[in-house]
Amino acid sequence: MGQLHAIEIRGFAFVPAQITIAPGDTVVFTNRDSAPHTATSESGLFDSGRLGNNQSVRLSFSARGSYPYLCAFHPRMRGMITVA
Ligand SMILES: [Cu+2]
Repeated sequence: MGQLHAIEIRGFAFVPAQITIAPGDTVVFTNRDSAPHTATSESGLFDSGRLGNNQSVRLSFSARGSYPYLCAFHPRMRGMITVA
């Protein structure tokens, strides 16, 4: 089961950019920009794929650790999910 945590993508940023969740929790990424974005793991562990305006994707995390990610289209957009 686990909890749901929302991360919005807006203004070419992940909001919030850093989040700590528990094992088994799910993160919902929603793109509020008109430009497409992704949430792509730096180490290849997950990839939202292309998110258009108002599209969402759910990603679940089971293993503890730190998961840095970025937008594949705009690599200066960065975020961090910590599973603790
Ligand atoms: Cu982007």
